[in-house]
Amino acid sequence: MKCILLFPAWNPYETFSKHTAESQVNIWPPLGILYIAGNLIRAGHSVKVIDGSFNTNYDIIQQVKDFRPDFVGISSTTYAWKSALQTAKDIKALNSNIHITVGGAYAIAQREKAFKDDMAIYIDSLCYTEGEYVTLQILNRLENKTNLSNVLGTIFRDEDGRIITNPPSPPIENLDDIPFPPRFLLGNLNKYVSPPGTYKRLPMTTMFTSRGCSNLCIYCFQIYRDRHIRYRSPENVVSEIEECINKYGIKEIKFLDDQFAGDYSRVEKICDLMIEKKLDITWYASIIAGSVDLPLLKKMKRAGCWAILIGAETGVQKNLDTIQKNVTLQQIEQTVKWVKQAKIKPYTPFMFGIPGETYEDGLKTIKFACKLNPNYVDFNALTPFPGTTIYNNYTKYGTIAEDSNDYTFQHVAFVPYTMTKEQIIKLRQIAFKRFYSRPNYILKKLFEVRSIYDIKALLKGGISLFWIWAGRNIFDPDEMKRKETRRITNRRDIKKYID
Ligand code: B12
Ligand code: SF4
Repeated sequence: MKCILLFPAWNPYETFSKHTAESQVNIWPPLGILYIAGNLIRAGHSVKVIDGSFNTNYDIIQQVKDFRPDFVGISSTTYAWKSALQTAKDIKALNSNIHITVGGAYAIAQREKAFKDDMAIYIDSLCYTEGEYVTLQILNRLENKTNLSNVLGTIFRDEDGRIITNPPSPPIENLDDIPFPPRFLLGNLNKYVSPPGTYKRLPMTTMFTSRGCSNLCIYCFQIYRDRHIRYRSPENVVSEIEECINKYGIKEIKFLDDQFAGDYSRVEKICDLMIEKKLDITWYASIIAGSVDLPLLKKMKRAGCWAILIGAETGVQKNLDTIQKNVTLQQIEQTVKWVKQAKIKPYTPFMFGIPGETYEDGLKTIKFACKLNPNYVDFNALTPFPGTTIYNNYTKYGTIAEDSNDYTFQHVAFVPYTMTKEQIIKLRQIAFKRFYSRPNYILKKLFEVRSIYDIKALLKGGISLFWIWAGRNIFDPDEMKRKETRRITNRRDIKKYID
């Protein structure tokens, strides 16, 4: 069958303050739909992938029109949901026989609620689980002209228009069996970049070596809420790295696993293989404090690792406990210390707006961040996505936003009873200003300049800092919202594309 898999149109800069976006925006490949595409191609289907980071809705509809698919799969986060429904509506206006399935974070978290949305009448089915095998089964049913009854992990409308929810499908245990993401479907990979300072070399790509997390922090979205991590074998991971180098000319990889070092000996084995094969790759990974030690970090460094993200979140132990991070401040400090000793650059994101957190706690977090002195920090607003403990029981913790467009880490989607929205915005501004204005930090950055990328990072960081110092309320979510509204009203009329 002819299939299109797409990520809805958006502008990656629109969720950030225009004054700091240049040093914050990641534009990364849509791995979720790529994984599904790989599985469909293996089964003999013809597949096109459209990434809405580089296409307006108008462009997307034009490409759907040209390709004439039988099936369109749309991926959606909470933030992208409205845009996803608009795209579904426009595709149906083009050809109502195209079967449209939605999947991704929002569909998984909201299930029937999402499928009962007013605009969801333009969607034929919803997948609330991993999509690789489910999509294949949907296509089989379409080929056989039967409905989706008993296709596990899906919701659909039967012939009488009744909404039928099938039982869940189990997580995919053998991740090695899924084909590597067919990155060639994305065209030129040079368009995928991270902010300057967060990569060493280009072109770069992203990769997952596992799925899941052993924690269940009360604000974090997880596909399966079972604290179970599924791992790919070291051989399978290294084989994908080799494909990236040899087939796509990739020089740097961001391992996006929630918990790259969840299995100590597997990381050792991956590094051993990378060192043994002398792979010319630099990389970055995300770990939980306490899951590594100095010998492992040194091995990671030898294998090409140059930066590590450690979710620090807060400088107050009581608040770490509230979010159920399962780490202590001492573990965070020790891990950052070891990372530095291994000559790897630590990156520690923080957040404001934890239930029970006060403004004074927020100031302590800023102090803690400066004391840790990592290479790079981020200060976000705690965002409890649908399906998470906070979202499901929000009245116990504070107030939440109703507009799905507020579910980014920059808008303030949640305000705990112990803080105000204005305080969260103010803390973000103070935090960025204090951390990045420290003379020692600036001097260190100047001495670290080795490449054109470092100079770019310094310049863009300097511009962001200028605006923060200029005293503007640059993290005002209403300003970001105005940008989104402009995007939506600028949507071009698609009527001319309808046959
Ligand atoms: C890489 C990434 C990005 C990249 C690329 C996004 C993309 N195009 O895929 C960038 C940097 C652009 C990005 C942006 C944002 N992101 Co992001 N991102 C991720 C990250 C780290 C990995 C996504 C991924 O590749 N996962 C691996 C694949 C295998 O899993 P998957 O994408 O979920 O796909 C599987 C299933 O969901 C399902 N599926 C997915 N799509 C479809 C479609 C169909 C038809 C079917 C049947 C099934 C299906 O099958 C897939 C294969 O099993 C996740 C965290 C995570 N661990 O997943 C956050 C995550 C998805 N992002 C999130 C957020 C909040 C954002 C931003 C709002 C941040 C911001 N800028 O302010 C934006 C929103 C962008 C938008 N328009 O929606 C949240 C979403 C939470 C939610 N419930 O909505 C997540 C879950 C992080 C988190 N835990 O908080 N993100
Ligand atoms: S925030 Fe990090 S540690 Fe917590 S559940 Fe999510 S991925 Fe795991």
